[in-house]
Amino acid sequence: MKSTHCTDVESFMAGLRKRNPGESEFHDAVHEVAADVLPFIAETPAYQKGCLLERLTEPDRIISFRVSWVDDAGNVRANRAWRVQFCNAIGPYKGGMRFHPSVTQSVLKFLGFEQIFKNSLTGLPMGGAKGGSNFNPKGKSDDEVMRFCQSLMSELNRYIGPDTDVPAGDIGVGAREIGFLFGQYRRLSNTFSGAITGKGVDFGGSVGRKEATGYGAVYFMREMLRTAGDEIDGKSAVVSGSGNVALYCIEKLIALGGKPLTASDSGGYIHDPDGIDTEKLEWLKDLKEVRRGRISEYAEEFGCEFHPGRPWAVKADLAFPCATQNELVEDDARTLIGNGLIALAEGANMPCELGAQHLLREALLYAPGKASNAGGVAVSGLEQSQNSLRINWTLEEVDDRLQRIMGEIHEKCSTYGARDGGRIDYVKGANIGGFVKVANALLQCGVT
Ligand code: NDP
Ligand code: 2IT
Repeated sequence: MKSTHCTDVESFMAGLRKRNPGESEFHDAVHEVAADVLPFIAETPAYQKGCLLERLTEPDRIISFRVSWVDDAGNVRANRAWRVQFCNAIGPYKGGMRFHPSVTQSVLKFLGFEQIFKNSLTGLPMGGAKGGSNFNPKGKSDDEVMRFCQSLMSELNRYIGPDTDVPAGDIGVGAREIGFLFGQYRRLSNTFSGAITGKGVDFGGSVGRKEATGYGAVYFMREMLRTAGDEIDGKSAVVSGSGNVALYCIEKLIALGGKPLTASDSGGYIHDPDGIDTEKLEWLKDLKEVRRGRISEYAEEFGCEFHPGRPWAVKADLAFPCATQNELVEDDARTLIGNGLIALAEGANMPCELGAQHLLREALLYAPGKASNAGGVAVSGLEQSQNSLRINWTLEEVDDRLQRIMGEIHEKCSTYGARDGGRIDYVKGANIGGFVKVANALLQCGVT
């Protein structure tokens, strides 16, 4: 086979930008990977055939469809939804669904692309995908959300299945939405299968899935600190978000002796200098998971500060951006570094802009989301296994496996990201560590 692949990052990116105009999030996600993987390919003859990165940056398919639904006032509404099935070289497509007004094809392509490498890093047989809609669940009644989910699944069901593509949650898609989506899938397919993960534990969900992304990010942080001869106990932390990932990141930080100082939502952030403790966290979970309230109410309840914007100016030892992409820019990175930050683990996907990432990657221990937030999809993979086996593991079994998987991801990052002087480049380690298995599979399965 002839080698026609591009070895220069800038010319590779010029081609990609031309083929995918205006998709800035997708460009950034690919740029980060290409900058590590193209030089790796150039120095590794086995990967020089097969146009691997060119193939991996072109989704297998993108399904785009209309979702019509009726609101409580009887008005007919229409939204747009997608499923980006990016690569199934190592297992059925797997990745979350996001409901947020900012969702575009570019956002879902960046997320689906990241998911290929993240899922590979877990060591489980899962391909990469992502989906979602520009539907905004905020302010909608439960009935409206149900009608929307049922309508969306009436179309999506044709393209998914336990051995084909297995969606899960993401921003705006939590326990409530997964229940509605699964209920409609079950009805339409007349099967009860693991075609969706993040299900309630009463209907096939795994214990520990809800907690897995946040816990996993803290486990990854623990590994990074351990390698540097340090620990979480006694460390303060700045956390963004107050959704699924942030809440359970805060919970595990508290459990390991850390002191989370902040939480945020799209309205701003709270700064609690005494630390969010278990009792306050239970209140916050009720606020966010049950009452669907605003983070500013925490400041009123506990008498601490509320500020608009993001929490990066708060001085802390550790940082966990757990809200959304591009929420931490270059200036924020400089502030964090200036404040003596020791380590940052991304709970969200691509929360640090590329410029911020460059600064952080050089200055401190920095874990990219595809490594540090992989615990969520890893336990989704464990949910699929339990569904196929028709058994339920205990919380202890699931958590043991999660800790082992996060440790193994850290190992892969250390192997492929080793730098002179014993330092680890976790971005390079995650990109190459995730790439190798997928590349091997692509090479062995012929030109597809
Ligand atoms: P949730 O919807 O549960 O929570 C999202 C949180 O981020 C909310 O506090 C939300 O505030 C805030 N947020 C969302 N968009 C914005 C924005 N544009 N500006 C400011 N704040 C914002 O989502 P998750 O916790 O599930 O996901 C958070 C991140 O983690 C995402 O990047 C997701 O892709 C990633 N992730 C999630 C996994 C999972 O298992 N759920 C797994 C791996 C990664 P508000 O409510 O005001 O909108
Ligand atoms: O970004 C992610 O890894 C997720 N939203 C979880 C995906 C999954 O299939 O559990």
